[in-house]
Amino acid sequence: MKKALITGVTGQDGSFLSEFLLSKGYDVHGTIRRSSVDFRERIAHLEGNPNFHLHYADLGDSMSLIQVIGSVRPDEIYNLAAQSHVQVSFDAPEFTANVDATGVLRILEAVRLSGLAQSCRIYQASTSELYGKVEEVPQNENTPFHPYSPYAVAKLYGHWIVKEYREAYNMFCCSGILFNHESERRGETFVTRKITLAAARIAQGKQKKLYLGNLSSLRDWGYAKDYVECMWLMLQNDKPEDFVIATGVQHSVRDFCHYAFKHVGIELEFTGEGADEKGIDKATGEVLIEVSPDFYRPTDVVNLWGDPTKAREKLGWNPQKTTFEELVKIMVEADMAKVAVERASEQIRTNLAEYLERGIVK
Ligand code: NAP
Ligand code: F7E
Repeated sequence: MKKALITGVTGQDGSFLSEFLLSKGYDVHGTIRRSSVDFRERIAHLEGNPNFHLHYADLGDSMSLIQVIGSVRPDEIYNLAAQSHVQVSFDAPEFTANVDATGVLRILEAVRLSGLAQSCRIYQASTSELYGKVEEVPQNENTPFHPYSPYAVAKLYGHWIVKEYREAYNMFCCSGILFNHESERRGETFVTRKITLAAARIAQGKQKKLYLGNLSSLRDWGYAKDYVECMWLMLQNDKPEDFVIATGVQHSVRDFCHYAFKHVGIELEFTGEGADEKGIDKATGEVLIEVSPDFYRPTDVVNLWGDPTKAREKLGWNPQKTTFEELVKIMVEADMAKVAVERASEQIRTNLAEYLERGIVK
């Protein structure tokens, strides 16, 4: 039975990749961090599976990595752990560099120190943010990098150190240059999830307005569940190579709002420009979306569009398995259900409080 180690197993991609590898018959090991609030929602359904194991390790702590890699002795490592929020990287640049840059080096060295350099294959989670202030559109494996945030600069180090170890020590390590990929498990502060959750809350009367930053920003958004398959395919390839993983289709944040609100029955109309732009409910004239400069970034990446030709041709991966419209639908429907459950449990609490007050239940 092949053994895989996933760092960042509690994240969006880590949870989908765990499910994927378990379905392929792997023994899956994931690293978790001690946190003050023990809440591992995305992998709760996997705990108890005899082929799913969790270990404490932190990308900032070499000893913990040497310990876990040396004891598990994995055939494959998927390094998904990161401080992954671009805007947060402006507030916590040193932490971001320690995890997203030096953390990658720590994994590579832990593999070498454990004597696994020639047996263990390593996947590194690189990112389209490396293209940053883009120098060509669409972007492929040969497009020059121009990182444009502390996150991207840290990830660039991770990308290059993986290439260096591949060439210097002949290790099977490679990077997936993944464009934005989303899902019903996406963190709630990334723009897509923020929009789908707000659309669900507004539709169910739980929120009045949504505040966003740059509505004109363009992204190539795919479905995370499809992208984890490509991570695995990269490690099954004959040789270690870097691949762009994207859908090849681009949309703006404004477009995403249109589609998400349409799914909950609200037709939006946008008026105004820049910070004065507003998203209005066509039927009622109510302003549902406003721009807040709080969500502007000191430098923003505004034109990401990936060319997945190499992954399609060499790995046989299908970039259009889930279309943009289907992705939005999956996310909105999951959030509509989530908000409905929240409302129902609120109602139960209100009823119970009322019954207690009136002495109906004791
Ligand atoms: P995510 O949901 O934010 O998950 C990040 C994971 O990293 C979490 O499990 C987190 O653990 C863990 N982590 C953070 N700091 C750590 C540390 N110091 N030591 C160990 N683990 C740590 O991210 P994601 O969307 O799944 O993305 C996975 C990877 O792909 C990341 O490296 C991200 O930068 C990269 N990426 C993502 C996208 C995308 O669109 N999603 C695109 C390109 C690249 P806790 O639960 O303990 O916080
Ligand atoms: O922003 C704009 C924002 O935070 C997308 C990470 O997974 O993908 C992700 O990074 C765009 C930006 O993702 C809001 O300015 C407007 O232009 O959803 P995001 P990201 O920065 O692209 C890459 C590939 C990664 O590697 C990262 O790990 O949307 N935007 N208004 C907003 N963004 C946020 N978060 N919130 C807003 O209110």
